[in-house]
Amino acid sequence: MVLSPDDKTNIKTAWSKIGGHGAEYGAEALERMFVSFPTTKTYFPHFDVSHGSTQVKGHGKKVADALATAASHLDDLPGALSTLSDLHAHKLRVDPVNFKLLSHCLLVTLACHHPTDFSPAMHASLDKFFASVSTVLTSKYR
Ligand code: HNI
Repeated sequence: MVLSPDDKTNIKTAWSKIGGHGAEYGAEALERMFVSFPTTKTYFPHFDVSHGSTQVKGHGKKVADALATAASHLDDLPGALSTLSDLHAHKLRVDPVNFKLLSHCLLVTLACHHPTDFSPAMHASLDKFFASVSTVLTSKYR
């Protein structure tokens, strides 16, 4: 997956629009994932996954912060996400299919909150961004 110069511009624009809402959107995307794709909850047996959960909010911030880091290191995603990649592959052992589910929920969340900015081109760039992040986070399984 190669991010074009236009993709990189779109991704940076998206993150500037997200501004201080990262944690909120991250938690919303997680909640959407748990509700829409219940099997994803099996990775979080120690979490309260109900609406408004403090744990989901806290985790939403972690995910959002990681994505913000990624958005500011588009030329070196493997380097920027190396530690997280080790964690997901070796410790958490999250099946890669789940990354598509979370990516979808992140896209839906951003589209809901930023309908005007969410042009088809923006949609495509963000889809490529989440796919690139997912590829890095699932790259150390073998
Ligand atoms: Ni993920 C922990 C980022 C996809 C299950 N995950 C983290 C942490 C970050 C993170 C950051 C916290 C690391 C730490 O504490 O040092 N995860 C991301 C990102 C994506 C992603 C950026 C993709 C966009 N994770 C997924 C998916 C699943 C998943 C698809 C499973 C459905 N992640 C977990 C679990 C933890 C986790 C489980 C540990 C949670 C905890 O606190 O116990």
